[in-house]
Amino acid sequence: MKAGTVAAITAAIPAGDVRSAPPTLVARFGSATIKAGTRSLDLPIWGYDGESPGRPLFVNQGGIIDLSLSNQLLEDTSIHWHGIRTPNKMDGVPFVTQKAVPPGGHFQYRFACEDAGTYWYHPHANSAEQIGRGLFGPLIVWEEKPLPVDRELVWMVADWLIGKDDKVSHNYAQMHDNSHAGRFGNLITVNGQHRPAIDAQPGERIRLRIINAASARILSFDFPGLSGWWIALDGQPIQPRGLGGNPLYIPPGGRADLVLDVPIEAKSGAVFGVADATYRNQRNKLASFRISGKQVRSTALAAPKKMADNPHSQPILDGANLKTVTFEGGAMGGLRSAMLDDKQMPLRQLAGKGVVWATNGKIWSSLEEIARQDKLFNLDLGKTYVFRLQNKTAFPHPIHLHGHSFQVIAVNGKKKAVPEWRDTVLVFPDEKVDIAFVADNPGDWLMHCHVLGHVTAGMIAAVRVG
Ligand SMILES: [Cu+2]
Repeated sequence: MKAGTVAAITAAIPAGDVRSAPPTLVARFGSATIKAGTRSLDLPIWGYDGESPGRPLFVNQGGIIDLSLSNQLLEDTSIHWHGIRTPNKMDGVPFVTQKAVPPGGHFQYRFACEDAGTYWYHPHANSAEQIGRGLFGPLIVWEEKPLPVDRELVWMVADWLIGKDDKVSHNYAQMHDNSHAGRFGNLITVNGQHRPAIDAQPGERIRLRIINAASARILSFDFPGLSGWWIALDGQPIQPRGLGGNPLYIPPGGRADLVLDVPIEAKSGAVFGVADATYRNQRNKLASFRISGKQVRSTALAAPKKMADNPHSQPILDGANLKTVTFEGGAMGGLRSAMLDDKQMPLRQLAGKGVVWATNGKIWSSLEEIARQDKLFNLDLGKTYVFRLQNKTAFPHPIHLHGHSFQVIAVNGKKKAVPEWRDTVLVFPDEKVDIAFVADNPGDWLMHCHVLGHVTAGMIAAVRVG
């Protein structure tokens, strides 16, 4: 290989089509051993095939996911394929798009992966607890023309709330958490390991795919000593953006891909730490790269080029239909009352029922009610919509729309020069974020906050397309 060039992907992760992998994902009990400093924690978890994260699913763009979910839990479950567009009946939302999969039951998921990028899978039943206990895994769809790198890594980040007794706390319906910023863990893991050290070679170019599977924690990565570019957000390619500058927030549910270049002159034994720097006075070490082996190249590589867009319908903003979505409630939010299903109730009474977040003044009490009642909006198939997401609460909310990617076109009325595609957008308190999309995927689709405790406490609605 000529210095300064990279021939092709040589993946450290198993290559191939998901069809060659075992065709069943078993949701079941398992256990994980996490080494944290001198402690070795044995945590009971719920995981796919008993593992957390579940095994990464790899598929080529245009390839088929064809998997049976087998439920060996003691409660209903399902799989939602977060971020990738699927037909409605494959979206994995009990009552809304399919019957829940009962204990001992199965469900066959089969769909073509039109969109390349970094996605993930998780249940959409009792989400705060099922995802919180470890049911999640990566779904990676390789581009037809992958970006040339030496190695690809997938980092699925989660956090666990560990008590003084070294046991996991399992209270997933705590009103204090659910009415504030959500349930935060105190032990962060990357692929189920605490602060893993990854060997890397001088001059190596790595594509890193980050998936935030935490229940509430927002991530912003800092890579001191490494250079690189963000190349995709929520699986959708962006114009490569150099590291440094403003923090790039990856909210719960969100993903970010980047290209990292290990310095050519890095000495064997050198360590490059990777940290999360989202929260004030809190710098969380997440992982590190440890230099070993021989220099991969002697000349720096050029910046990566933007990858090809996925085949989304381009919104036509001229004459687009504007819908305002106002989120209210929670602690310190000033919400006085809201409709719970068909009854107007004061906040105190709502809180007594475990729900405190309203979408356009309304709370649906369950997925059954979302399926049964009128939707938040009925959208015409094929038309462009602009949703103005207004956060009138005291907390940030990552708003996730099912079945579509959308373009973030403006924040607080300020137009984005280059709109980027997302499926989960972080909306800060008092912020107004305009997203645009073509309602081109027929069916009933959830729109909800991805802070899982907020979902438990009512921050979930659905739109009907077609
Ligand atoms: Cu929220």
